[in-house]
Amino acid sequence: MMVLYSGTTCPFSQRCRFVLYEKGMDFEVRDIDLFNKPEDISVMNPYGRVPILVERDLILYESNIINEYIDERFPHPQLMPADPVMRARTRLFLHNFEKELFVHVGVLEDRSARSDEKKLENARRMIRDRLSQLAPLLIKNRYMLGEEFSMLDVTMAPLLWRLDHYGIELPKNAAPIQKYAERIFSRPAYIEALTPSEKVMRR
Ligand SMILES: N[C@@H](CCC(=O)N[C@@H](CS)C(=O)NCC(=O)O)C(=O)O
Repeated sequence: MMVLYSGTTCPFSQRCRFVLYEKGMDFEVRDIDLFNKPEDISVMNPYGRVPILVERDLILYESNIINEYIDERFPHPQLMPADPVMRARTRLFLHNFEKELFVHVGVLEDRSARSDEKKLENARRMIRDRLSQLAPLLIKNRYMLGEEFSMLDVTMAPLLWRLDHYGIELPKNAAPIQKYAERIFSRPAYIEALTPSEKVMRR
């Protein structure tokens, strides 16, 4: 059985919990207290971060890598496109989202940066601007790739859930993003994957 070491408020761990629930197979989630990390976390992941997935002798870290593995291991419902060209494009999007958006989410999640208000404000602004640029795409598309829910939506959802919590207010012209977010938040697997601490992040 797969075991996921997960942070109860960690947006990257939430991505993996979301995929595990979408697949509806057996798994175990182990909550890790990031203020008091067990030693084995750094043994399993040299970067000392969650999420970490363990299945027999396989140990994986990095949420997107974990999620692609789960998707290949349990193909239904398939979250990466089947077509190689679309699949490659999706990987490129995932990569760009990490570089342009989630690097700033990392700053907001970093406990050592919490007193540096300038750094935090810059991260909030970068996220707001990048998300606003995605709004036109979501006027015509139901999900990031079109009609089908995919890994890109999984990746994005934990950030959209935390906008208020992070103190990020999107401009009015980003309304399609809010509608898109509600579409994802209403998925049964999304709701099941939320921890109690995440449930109270959004009113
Ligand atoms: N790029 C990584 C980011 C993971 C990450 O930053 N996890 C944070 C929690 S949200 C963590 O474990 N930080 C270590 C710590 O706080 O000591 C991923 O996608 O898995």
